[in-house]
Amino acid sequence: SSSTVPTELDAVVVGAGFSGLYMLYRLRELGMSARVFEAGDDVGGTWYWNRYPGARCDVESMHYSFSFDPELEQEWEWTEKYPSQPEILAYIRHVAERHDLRRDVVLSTRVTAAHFDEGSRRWTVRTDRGHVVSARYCVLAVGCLSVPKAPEVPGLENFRGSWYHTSQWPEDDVDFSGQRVAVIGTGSSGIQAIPILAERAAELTVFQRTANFCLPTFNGPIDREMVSEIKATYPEVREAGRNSGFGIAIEAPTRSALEVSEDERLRTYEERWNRGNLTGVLQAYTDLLTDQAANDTAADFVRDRIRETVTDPATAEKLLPRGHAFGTKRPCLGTGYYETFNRDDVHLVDLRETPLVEITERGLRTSEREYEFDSIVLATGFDAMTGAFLAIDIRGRDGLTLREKWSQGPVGYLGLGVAGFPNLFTITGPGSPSVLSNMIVSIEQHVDWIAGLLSHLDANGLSTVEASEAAEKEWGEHVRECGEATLYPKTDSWYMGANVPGKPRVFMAYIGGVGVYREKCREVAGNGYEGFVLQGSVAG
Ligand code: NA7
Repeated sequence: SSSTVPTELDAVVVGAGFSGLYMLYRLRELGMSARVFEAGDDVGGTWYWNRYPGARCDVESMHYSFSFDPELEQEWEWTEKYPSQPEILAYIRHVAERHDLRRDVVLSTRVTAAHFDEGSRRWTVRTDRGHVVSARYCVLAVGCLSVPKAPEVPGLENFRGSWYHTSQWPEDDVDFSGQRVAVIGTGSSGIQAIPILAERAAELTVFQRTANFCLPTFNGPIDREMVSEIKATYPEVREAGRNSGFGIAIEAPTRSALEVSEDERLRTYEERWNRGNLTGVLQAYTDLLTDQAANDTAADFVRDRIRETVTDPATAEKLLPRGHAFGTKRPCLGTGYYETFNRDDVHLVDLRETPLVEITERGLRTSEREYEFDSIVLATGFDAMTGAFLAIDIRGRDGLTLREKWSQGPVGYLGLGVAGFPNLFTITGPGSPSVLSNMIVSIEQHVDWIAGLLSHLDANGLSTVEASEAAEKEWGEHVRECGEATLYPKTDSWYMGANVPGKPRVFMAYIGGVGVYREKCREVAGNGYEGFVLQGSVAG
């Protein structure tokens, strides 16, 4: 990557994960000068940082890749049904090299501030390595799950063993052999890591606050026949994904869970469970995410599977998710997760019964007792969706900070732009469907749409684009109403900001579906970027 960065650029992109790299590709196509600043020591974003044992994508390999390069999607060979972190990182690196993107990526460099200057209508972007760059456009490709969250209990600094957050795993991995290891957290990261840590450690103790719903991946070597079928029709497969609800086409449900017999329901759930994917069971009926009684039927089905799998009834009881509707906290995919609790060297501590009190020199203390460990693994999640934006000192018109603007929760138009912050774009921002979708489908749509807008500005001699307050407000209302029609807002989840103490509690995702959202974005563009204020050149 280049060490000299020009002081004047057309665009600065923050983050070199899937979104930042693809944005760079599109900016180059538009003939713009751009640099990507990336805090990590390599490209990859989420897939660079999350190197914990077992890290894997919950979207099947054949659907978790870029569609913009038709030759690449034919050439690339995935080895498993679900792609592992090393394989995804290898893919991202390959994309960076194949399209010669690295020369415009500045690694190991964190953007600290971005301030809008009204006079020049440009952004001044600063980094922790002293860069000061003036750019027309600032694109935030910072990711939705990129600021790790600590376990609020005190004492981590006193612990004499080693500790690791799943999202900041050492590059050389960790040797846990002979060790007593603790894991705090049973979200996707914990659920993926636990079975492998159990294999590696002498003894593993899992500290669970909320039992989550975990479905089996049935992962394994990729089915070659399926690969050939998809490759033969990739454009159609991709297009169907773009127009679907969650970014992968699946036949839409037509009936309520409550209008079919129990027998039929169980058969349906069973068949979908055996597909081994995240949304199959949840998309069996129209009302699973909107009606509690309907949801209970699917939740009961999963709870029965847990009871069947876990030998010790007391342990099984603790592992049963209760108190939140299935799907309203991001469900997990696991490989041998529940089975792991049948091992003699794996223990489960239910923090609802005995809450975590502190981290001590020797280990962890709950309200009941102290546990001793050699290592602690924090799988405690992220300051999701807003954390990475707010980690940067962003100031728009009149010195308005994004932090003030979002003090009651994030606002923005289409999750792409924020009123008061001209020429600033938020890829997969709050208010977009991204976190409820196959991320890459959302990323490509956002980047393509932004690229279309930038080319429109250039073609019309315009210098700034900014969401209007009215459009932003209306979109926010729409996002909220769609959310309220579902069971999501009733659950404490990172979608609600509920996992971070003091964070405003709002449903931050758009649940209308990626297809519907895409159509809305297309309409907005077709109507001359309706809801955005476009202004003329600085000189003119
Ligand atoms: P998640 O899904 O936010 O999971 C974090 C887990 O850590 C969850 O079980 C939390 O329990 C638990 N947690 C967090 N803080 C604490 C404290 N202080 N004490 C005890 N337990 C705690 O993060 P992941 O990294 O697993 O997954 C993030 C997303 O990545 C996932 O949703 C997928 O989209 C991919 P809680 O549920 O808050 O009671």
